Amino acid sequence: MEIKKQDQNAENSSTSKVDEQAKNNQLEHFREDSSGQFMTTDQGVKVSDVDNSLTAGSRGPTLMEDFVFRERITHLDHESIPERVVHARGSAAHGYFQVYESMAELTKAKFLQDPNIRTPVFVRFSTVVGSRGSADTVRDVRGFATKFYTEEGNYDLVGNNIPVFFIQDGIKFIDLVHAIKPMPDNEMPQASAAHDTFWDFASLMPESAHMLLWVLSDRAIPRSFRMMEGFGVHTFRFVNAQGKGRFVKFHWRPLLGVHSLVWDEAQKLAGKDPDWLRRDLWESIEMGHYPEFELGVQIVEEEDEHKFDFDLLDATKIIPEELVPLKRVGKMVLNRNPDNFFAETEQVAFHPGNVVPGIDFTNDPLLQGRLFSYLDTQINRFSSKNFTEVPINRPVCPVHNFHGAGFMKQTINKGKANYFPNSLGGGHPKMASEEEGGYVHYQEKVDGVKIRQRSESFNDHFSQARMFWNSMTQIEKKHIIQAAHFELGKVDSKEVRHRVIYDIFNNISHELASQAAMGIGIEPPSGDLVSKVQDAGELLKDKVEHAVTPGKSVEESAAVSMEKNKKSDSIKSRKVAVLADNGFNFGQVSALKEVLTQKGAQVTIVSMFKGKLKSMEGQEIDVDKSYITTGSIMYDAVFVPGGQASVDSLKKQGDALHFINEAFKHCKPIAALDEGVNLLSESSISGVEICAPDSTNTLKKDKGVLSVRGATDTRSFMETFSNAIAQHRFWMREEKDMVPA
Ligand code: HDE
Repeated sequence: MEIKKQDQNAENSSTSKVDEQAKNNQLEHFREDSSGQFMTTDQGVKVSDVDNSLTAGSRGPTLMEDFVFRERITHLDHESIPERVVHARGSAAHGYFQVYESMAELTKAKFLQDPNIRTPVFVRFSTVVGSRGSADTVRDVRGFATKFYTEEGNYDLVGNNIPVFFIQDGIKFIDLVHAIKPMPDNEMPQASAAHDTFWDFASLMPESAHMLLWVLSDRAIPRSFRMMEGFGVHTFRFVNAQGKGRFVKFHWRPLLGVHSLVWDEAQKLAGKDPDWLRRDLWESIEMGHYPEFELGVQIVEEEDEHKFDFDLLDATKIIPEELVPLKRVGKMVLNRNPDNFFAETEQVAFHPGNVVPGIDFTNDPLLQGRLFSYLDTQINRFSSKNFTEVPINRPVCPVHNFHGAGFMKQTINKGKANYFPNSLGGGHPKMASEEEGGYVHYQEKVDGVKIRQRSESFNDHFSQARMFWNSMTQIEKKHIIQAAHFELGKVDSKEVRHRVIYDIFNNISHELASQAAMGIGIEPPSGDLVSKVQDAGELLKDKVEHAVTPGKSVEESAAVSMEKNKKSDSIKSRKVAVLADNGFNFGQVSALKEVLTQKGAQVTIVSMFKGKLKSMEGQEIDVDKSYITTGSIMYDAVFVPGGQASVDSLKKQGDALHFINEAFKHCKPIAALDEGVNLLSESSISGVEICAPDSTNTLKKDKGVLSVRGATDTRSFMETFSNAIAQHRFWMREEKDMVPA
C-alpha cells in the first residue's frame, strides 16, 4: 500500500513544525544524513572497501591490522543494550501538547499555563510482559509513557492504558513481575499471563482482583495505540503559585474513541503480523492521520482526601467519574515518527520522578516504589548515569550541574569549581529560589512510627472489581468470561484454578465465578455469602470475610465500559479490504474509494496474487495485497463488488470465503453489491440468513451486513456502509458461533 500524506493535514503539520522547533533544533545537531557522502571510519578516515577483509594473500589469514573490519564487527557485537525488564516491546512517536486554557489556579507548571505554547512530547507505547521481539497484540496492559520537554525541564507522565494496578505496594512488584514473566525453568510462555505462576500469585493476592478484570477485558487487546485511553494510575499532586496543593488523577482520552480487537483476531495477528500495533502507529503518522489524545484531570481538594470509601493512595482503585468528573484540559498530537528506532525509542528513559514545579508526588506506596526503580533500571540499561545526555533524553532547557565523570560523558564542563559552595567559580551554578523556578517540594506534614503495615483503608479489594463487573454490557461480560476460560484453561494446577474461582472471582460476582468455572473444569460455587466464607481456602479466609461486605457507594460506573462510551462518528484511518478478481465492477470500487477515503479510511484491494486486475469495464487497478500476505484480521471491514467473472473466481478461492467467514466471526461490517452478494451466499455466513439479497439500501440492524442487488444509488449504499464501519463491531451476531473460521 502506498503511503501518502493527506492534504487535509498539510496545514496542521506545517504549524506543528514551528512548535516543535526547540526539540527539533536540538535533535538536528545530532542527526546524521549520509546522502552524497563518502563512508568513513569512526575516526573520519574514508573507507575504500567493505566487501573484502584484509588478508595475507587472497586465500590467506585475515590480518589483525584490518582496522576497518575490526571496527565494524566490534560495533555489531555491541549493538544492543539490556532490554527493559518490563515494557521491553514498544514503539514511539514525537508530537506536541497544548493546554486549552491556563491551569494557573491548579498548578504553577509552566507548560500548563499558556494555550499558545506547544510543548514538544515523545510518547512510547508498550506491552509489559513480552521480550523486545514479542508480538504486539498479546493480552496485556499497554504502557503509555509521555515525556514533555518543558521549558522548566522534562516532565514524564509514565502511565498505562488501564487505570489501576495489580498491587498496592512497590515491594510486591518484584513478585508480580517474576510471576507474570515466563516460567523460570523453561522461559514459557512468551508475553502471556496465561500460566500457573501468574495465576497462583494472583489467586493469593486479592488486591489484584480489580486489575484482573481490566486485564481480562477487551482493554487488554487494543485495536490501535491510537484508540486506547491512558492513565497516570496514581494520585499525584498539583501545587499552584500560592502553594496550595490538590490531588490529581491524569487521564488520556483518544479522539478516535476506544476500540479493541477480539481475542481470536489478536492471536492470529500475533502470527500474521507481530508488528501490527507498531505498524498501525507508524503508517497513520506517515499518512497524516495524527493520533490525538485529550488530557483529562480529576481534582480532589485536600480537605476531601478522606471522604471516599477507598483510599486515594491505593493504586488498585479509580476515582469513579460519578464522584469526581473528568475535566479535559488540553490536547496532545503525535505528528512525527522517530528517525532512528534505537537512538530514540530504545534509548528514551522515562522516570515518574521527573517532575517540574507545580507537580508533586503523594504517599501512594506504589508510586514511592517506582520513584526508586526507574533511575536504577536505566543505569542497568545504559551502564552509566550519563544516559540523560543522549539527545532523546536531553531537556530543551539549559542543564548546569557538577555531575561529572562516568561512561560516555558528553558535556565538557568548563572551570575548576565542580563543587558547591564555591568561590572559585563565582558561586555558580547557583541555587534557584521558588520564585526563580527552583523545585521546592510540597510541604506535606508527615508523622508516624516506623512500621511495615498496610493501611486499613487499603483493605477493600472487591468493591471496585464488582463495580467494574456491574458496569459491563452483556458482550463485555461475555468477553471477560471467554478470556478467563483461555487464561485459566492454560493453568495446569487445579488448586490454583479453584482458588481463583472461589477466593477471587466469587467475591466479585457469583455470575462471573460460576460462568468462568464452567469453562475450566471447576465446580461452580454456590452463591450465598455464608458459603462464600466457608468455601474460601484457609489462606484467604480473613480477606474473604472482609470482602463479603455489600458493595460500596458506587455500584456501577458507566465510564469504565468501552461499549457504553463507544465513539461511532468517524471512520478516520479505518482499514477496508476489497475482495476482487478480474472482471470486477470498477464503478462500484471507485464509488467505495471516493466515499471512504474522503472520510479518511484506507481502501486496500486484496486478491489471489499481487499485480494487476482488469475490471469488467476494462480499467486496470493494482492489487495491494495477496491473501498470503494479509487476512481479514488486518481490516476493519470488507467489501465485495459485483462483476460476474470476479465473483465466479472468488467463489472458488477458499481464502476469499475464509476472509468473509472470519470477518463475520469477528463482527466486522461486510458489504456486497450485485454478484458480490453471491460470494456471501457461498460462504458459511449464508446459513445465518442475514445476507439474503435485499432490495433496500438499509443496513440490517445490529448485524452490520449490507447486501444489495441492483442498487441504483451506489453512493448512498457506500454512505450506509461507512456508517456501519463507524460502528466498529456488530456484537449481536449470535450466529457467528456457527461459522467456522
Ligand atoms: Fe513501571 N517500570 N513499575 N509501571 N513502567 C518500568 O523502567 C516499576 C508501574 C510503566 O516506555 C521500568 O525504564 C515498579 C505502574 C511504563 O520506557 C522499571 C513499579 C505503571 C513503563 C519499572 C511499576 C507503570 C514502565 C522498566 C511498581 C503505570 C515503560 C524499564 C512499584 C502507572 C516506559 C524502565 C517506557 C517501565 C518499575 C509499576 C508504567 C523496572 C517498581 C503502576 C509505561 O523501572
